[in-house]
Amino acid sequence: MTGKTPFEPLSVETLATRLSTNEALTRRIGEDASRWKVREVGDGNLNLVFIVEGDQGAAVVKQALPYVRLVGDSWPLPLKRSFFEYHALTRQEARAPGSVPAIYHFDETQALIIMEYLSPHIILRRALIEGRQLPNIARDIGLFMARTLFRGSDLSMVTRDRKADLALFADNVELCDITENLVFSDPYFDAKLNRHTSPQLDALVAELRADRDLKVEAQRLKHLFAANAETLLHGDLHSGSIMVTDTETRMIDPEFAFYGPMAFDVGMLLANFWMAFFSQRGHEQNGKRDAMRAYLLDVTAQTWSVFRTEFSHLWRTERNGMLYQKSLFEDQGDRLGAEQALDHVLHRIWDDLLGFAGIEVHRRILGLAHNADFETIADEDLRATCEARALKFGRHIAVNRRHIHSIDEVNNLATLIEQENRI
Ligand code: SR1
Ligand code: MG
Repeated sequence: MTGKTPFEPLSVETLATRLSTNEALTRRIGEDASRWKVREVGDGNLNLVFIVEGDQGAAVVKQALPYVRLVGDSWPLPLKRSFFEYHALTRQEARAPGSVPAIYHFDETQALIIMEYLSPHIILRRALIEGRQLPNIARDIGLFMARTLFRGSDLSMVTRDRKADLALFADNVELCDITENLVFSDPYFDAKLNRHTSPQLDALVAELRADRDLKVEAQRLKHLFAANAETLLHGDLHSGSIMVTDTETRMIDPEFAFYGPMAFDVGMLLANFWMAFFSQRGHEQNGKRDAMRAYLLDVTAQTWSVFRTEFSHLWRTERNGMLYQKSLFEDQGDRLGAEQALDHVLHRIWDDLLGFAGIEVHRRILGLAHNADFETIADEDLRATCEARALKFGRHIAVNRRHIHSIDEVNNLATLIEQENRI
């Protein structure tokens, strides 16, 4: 199969024949395609994902479809998202080495990426639902975010290069459009594809949709998302986009990558830890989850702490871009000025991430794309109780973000809401 063959989706039946002469693949897994075992394992919302095993090894073949898999061909989606995913992965590997799967091959026409098969990794969301405590995720994800967000910005890059890259990713319009609608707007009105646990959450949903301050905040964040091209974001950094073992962490699926505000990735990610926290009550059948809840709050605190520390380190050692240039500070002996500016930048990220986190919680419970943390709770009353607590938490941190000064305050709030006896 070459880049000149018109796009055609792969299938378990056709993959071996179609990729049998792909050298990047045969080199990794063996040349005898008749012996390859192919499984389709994609459980995401958008793409096909195959694991291909041969005599000498295994690889992942990911292919975009010309529509949203979750919804079907009534919602077309361009294949070019694969191009953005490939380019984002190469930049993430350069900026945070070892944090993403190795890429073996990219075919733009077939919207296909052949990459490292991560084994025995599992999706982080699944591990958290099972109650597994991974010791390194806060460190690994905190470092990944600090390195990619700092090094993809005008704090670090040559501005001409950054502007060229910004122009490249500016074409990822349709994926941004998904986020702009699904995250920032749809949860706050009766949008067609929305769903929520009903009737249990009906009254609370009506209350949230009537909350003027919340809607203004959601639109402020949408404005920031659309207009603040600060750095190259992963764009969809949730616990379903991270693969883990007890010792390893890899970020995957950056097809939503584009230039946006730093706080977006950090807020989305932390929101997913807080949702995992609120969902634990629904997974308690096989033992109490108190330790897991404490672990999850600790992970949020550690992730933010690692992020801050690494971002500050990069600020002091790699701030070679056009922003807050050293000629204005350190070169004049004004280290304090550089620290004051750092404090200002980190404070802004903190302030905005609380908003992004709050609305990410809302859209996963009220919008189209729900998450398994809550969805796998079979008892609907119990699920609704967990979701209601998360919704209230999300509203509080989004609307009151200016008055919340530390991650401990947020985690104390989460604990208080979790301990409430009623919705
Ligand atoms: C229609 S796509 C729905 C969601 O799936 C992706 O993972 C993104 O989070 C997107 O918002
Ligand atoms: Mg994804």
